[in-house]
Amino acid sequence: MNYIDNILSGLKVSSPAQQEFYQAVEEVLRSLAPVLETNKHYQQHSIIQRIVEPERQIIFRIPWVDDGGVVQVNKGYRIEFNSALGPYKGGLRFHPSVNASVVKFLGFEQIFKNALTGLPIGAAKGGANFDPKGKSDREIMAFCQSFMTELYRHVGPNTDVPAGDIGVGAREIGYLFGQYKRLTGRYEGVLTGKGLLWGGSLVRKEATGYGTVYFADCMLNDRGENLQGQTCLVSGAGNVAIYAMEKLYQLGATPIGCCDSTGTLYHENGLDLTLIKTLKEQKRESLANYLNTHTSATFTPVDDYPEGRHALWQYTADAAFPCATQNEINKNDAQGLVANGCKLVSEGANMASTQDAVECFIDSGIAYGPGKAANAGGVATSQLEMAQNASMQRWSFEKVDNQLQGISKSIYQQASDTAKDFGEPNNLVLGANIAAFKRVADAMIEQGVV
Ligand code: NDP
Ligand code: 2IT
Repeated sequence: MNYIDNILSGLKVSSPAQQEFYQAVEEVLRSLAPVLETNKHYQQHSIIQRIVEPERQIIFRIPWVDDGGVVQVNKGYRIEFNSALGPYKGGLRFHPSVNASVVKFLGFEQIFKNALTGLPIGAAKGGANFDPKGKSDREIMAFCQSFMTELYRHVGPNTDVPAGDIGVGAREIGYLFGQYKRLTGRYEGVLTGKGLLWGGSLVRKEATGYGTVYFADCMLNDRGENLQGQTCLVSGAGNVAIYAMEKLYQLGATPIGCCDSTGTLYHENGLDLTLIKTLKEQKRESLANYLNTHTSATFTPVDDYPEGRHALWQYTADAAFPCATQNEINKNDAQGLVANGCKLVSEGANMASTQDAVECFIDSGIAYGPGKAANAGGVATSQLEMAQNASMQRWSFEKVDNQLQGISKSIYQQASDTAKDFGEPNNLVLGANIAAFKRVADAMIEQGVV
C-alpha cells in the first residue's frame, strides 16, 4: 500500500537512524492495511502521521558521582508518546544499549499494548544508557536521584506514571520515589512497582511473567490443549522470566532452560527456581553459579556461541517464552524451534522476535502471542496499583490476580476475534494491532486535532 510506504519513508527522514523504531512501526502499519483501506476517515484525520510521532520527547543529562569520586554522565529519556486513552504510562529501562530508537520503539509498542488492556492509560517509555552491572548500592541510588531530579517536573499521578523495565526493579523504583517525594513534598502514586510497604500492589512483581503464561494458556485452550506436562524454554532470568517460570510450575509445566547476559542454562530435570531466585534476585550473580549446586545442568557462556547470541533456542521443548530483550529470536532460531516441535511462543519481552522470525511462526501455524498482547499483564497490574493508590485502598493478592487473569483472557479474545474477523485466525499480530489501533484512533478523532 503506497500510503504506508510513504509514511515509512517519511519517518526515516524525520527520525534518522532509528532501526528498532522503524521495525516496530512497520509491523503495526503493515497489519493495519485492511483497516486503512476500508475506513478512509483514519486517513482523512491523518491518524497514522500523528500516531507515529510522539507527543513529547524529553532528553536530558544525568550527572552523578561514582564511588571513586569521579563524575559520570549518562543520557536520559522520557518519550511521552500518546495520551489519547489516559495519562502516559510505561516503564523505564537502564541498560547500556538504551538510545532514542530503543525508547521510541518501546513507547510505540506501549500505545497498542495499553489500549488492549481496556484500561484508561496512555503510553510512554523512558530510561538511560546507564549500566547497573557492577555498581554499588550507593552508586545506583546516586544515579536514580539524579535521574529523578530532572524527571520529576514531567511526571505525576495524573500526567505520566513510570514503572520498571530492564535494569529497573523494586530497588530503583524505591530510590526514584524517594527523590520525587523529597523534591515535590508529595506522597502520591507517581510510579508503579513500588514496595509493598509503601504503596505497591500485590501481584505487580509477578504480573508480567504470570500474564505471559496466562496468555499462553488461552492460546493452548483454544486449541484444546493446556500447559500441563509441557517442557518450556524461558529466556532471561530477570523479573519477567522468573515469574513466568513460577507460573509455569504452578500450571504443571516444566521450565528446562533459561539464560542471562552471561550465558544459557539447561537443566533437563527442570530448573531449580528457588536457586535461580537466590542467584539473580538476591545475589545479582551469573547463572553460571547454578552449577555449583547442580552438576547435572549445562551452562553455555555467551562467548561460546556465535554473534553473542544465546544458545537457548537450540534446545527441544514444547513451548518458548522469550523474556529477555528485543530481537532475541531471529529467523534461524525460529526455524529451529519449529523444526524441533515447539508449538507455542508467548513473548514476555517487547518485540522479542525479528520480523522474519514472526513470519516463520505465523506461517508454521504454531500458537504465537506477540509481546504487546502477551506481556500486557504487567502494565495492566500497574494500572490496578494506580487505582488502589488513588482510592487509598489495598486489594488482596487473590483480587488482583483474578483481575490480571480476566484482563489476559480479554486481550487474547480481542486479538483472536479480530484476527478471525479479518480472515487470518492464526495471526494474533494482525488481531492485536487492529483491535488496539481502532480504540486509540477513535479516541484521537473524538478529541480533535491535538
Ligand atoms: P530484568 O532486568 O529484570 O531482566 C532481564 C533479564 O534478561 C536479565 O536476566 C538479563 O541478564 C537478561 N538479558 C538481557 N539482555 C540479554 C541478552 N542479550 N541475552 C541474554 N539475556 C539477556 O528485566 P525484565 O525482566 O523486567 O524485562 C525483560 C523483558 O520484558 C524486556 O524486554 C522488557 O521490556 C519486557 N517487559 C517487562 C515488563 C515488566 O513489568 N518488567 C513488562 C512488559 C515487558 P542479566 O541478569 O545478566 O542482566
Ligand atoms: O513494557 C512494559 O509494559 C513495562 N515495562 C511495564 C510498564 C508499566 O507501566 O508497568
